[in-house]
Amino acid sequence: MKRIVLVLGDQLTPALSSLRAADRENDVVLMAEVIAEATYVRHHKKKIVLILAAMRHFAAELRMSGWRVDYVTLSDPANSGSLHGEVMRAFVRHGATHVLATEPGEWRLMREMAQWPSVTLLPDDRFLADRHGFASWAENRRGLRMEHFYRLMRLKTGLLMEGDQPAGGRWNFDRDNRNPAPGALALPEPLRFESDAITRDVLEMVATRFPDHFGELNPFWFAVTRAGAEAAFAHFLRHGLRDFGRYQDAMLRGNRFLCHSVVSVYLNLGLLDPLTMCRAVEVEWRAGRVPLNSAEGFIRQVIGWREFVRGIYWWCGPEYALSNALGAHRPLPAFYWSADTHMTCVRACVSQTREEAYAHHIQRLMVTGNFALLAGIDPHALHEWYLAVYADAFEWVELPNTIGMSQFADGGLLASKPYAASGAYIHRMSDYCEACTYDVKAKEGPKACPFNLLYWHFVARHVDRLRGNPRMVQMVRTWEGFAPEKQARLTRDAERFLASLG
Ligand code: DLZ
Repeated sequence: MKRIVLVLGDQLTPALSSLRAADRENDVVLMAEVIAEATYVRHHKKKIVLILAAMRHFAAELRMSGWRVDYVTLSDPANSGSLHGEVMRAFVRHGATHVLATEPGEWRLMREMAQWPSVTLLPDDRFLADRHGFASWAENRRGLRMEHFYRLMRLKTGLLMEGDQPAGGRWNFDRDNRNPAPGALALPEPLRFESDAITRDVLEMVATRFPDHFGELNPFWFAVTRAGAEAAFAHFLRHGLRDFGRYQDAMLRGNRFLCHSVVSVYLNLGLLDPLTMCRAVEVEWRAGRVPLNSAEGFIRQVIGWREFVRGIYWWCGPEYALSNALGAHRPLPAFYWSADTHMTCVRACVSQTREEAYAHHIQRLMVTGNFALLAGIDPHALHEWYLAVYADAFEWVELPNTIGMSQFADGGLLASKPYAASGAYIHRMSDYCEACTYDVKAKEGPKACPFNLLYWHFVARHVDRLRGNPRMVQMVRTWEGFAPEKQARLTRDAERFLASLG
């Protein structure tokens, strides 16, 4: 029986389970650029280029290693526009009757593909924790905390372990990783790549076909090959990792990336392998070239957080996307697209997102995410925004980060407290406030930083829920200790600001 082996745009890994199970002599690999995948949310132009250019390069890599690859471009006049349509057309072209694929990274496609006639879906084993293993771990626990799961992953991999004890005597060095960046520090930049003819073709096609999608196309500097991704990671190991830990939460107007590796963009496409990366990071620490807090901080993101949120995504089911525990219904403000706001932090993060299709985790969590949480923005609208605008965003990783961590919309399943902060946090961790129309020190009145006003509005809106949270109860007491006149003034100023959002 001849089979079609469908490889998706974020499955660019030669050791993918479907390729391992396929027969190089008889089966045909199908890769298809389809409009449905570019528009189910309107992805950032750079993200579309990244994925399609990486798919074209991966097809070449597979052909070089002996696979027969049928590649359908978006501009093929016969392109049906959907993955299902392309599989059906490929059946006819190749006389095939069965499709073999690795499970996709989204409930939307998982449910669709499971309905296809004659399909075999194999587990995506590019992760440390399989879905069912995570489910049995989760089912037996009262609360799901990343830290517990992370320790299991450390034990499972042996990463940063001395026997059965964590290296350095602690599992987590996060408290060493919260330094603001000193302004004059010379920080490394991520490695940038020139586009080759294949990528230039994709750039031209995306410019023509997706002119209305968010984001700037140029300069396009992401790697689109495995070799490029590996070079970008090696560059980070040499230049960024050492200070990655202590400055990972910092934000600077003049430096968008600080010591961040930006390799999530490649990792989530399958161009890098998570365990290989973590082992290389451990080697740097064992060789004395980087401190433990940096190595541990990086490894925790990859084998801890990334795996944990994926486990949550599949365990919670498709309804998780509709969670809205805080009853937030405000539409997404227009400045999430235009960057047209006087809040320098939000303007900087949105402009950077428009230009780079990338912002680091604190920019996402504590600026755009925090603002949405405080202002009561509909979490589903925010989820669609994050999924569309970031080059590394696929639903399995983006959705739990948005719904659970950033918006507390799952009521505390994933995070132990809402990540709500006033302007003081942004001021401490960045230089944004120095250049802002608003005054971060002002707590009320027309000049007051909106994060300050909205913080108390948020606490007041959710007093009953927050009172039951040991990590938030102090804030409730502070709010309740304010004189009624002060509460009334704060509420009035916050509501005036919210009304201005339209
Ligand atoms: C995101 C994306 C885009 C923009 N385009 C394609 C495509 O043309 N063909 C394809 O196979 N995959 C694409 N993808 C990635 C899929 O949407 C992705 O596999 C699912 O979101 C599951 O993670």
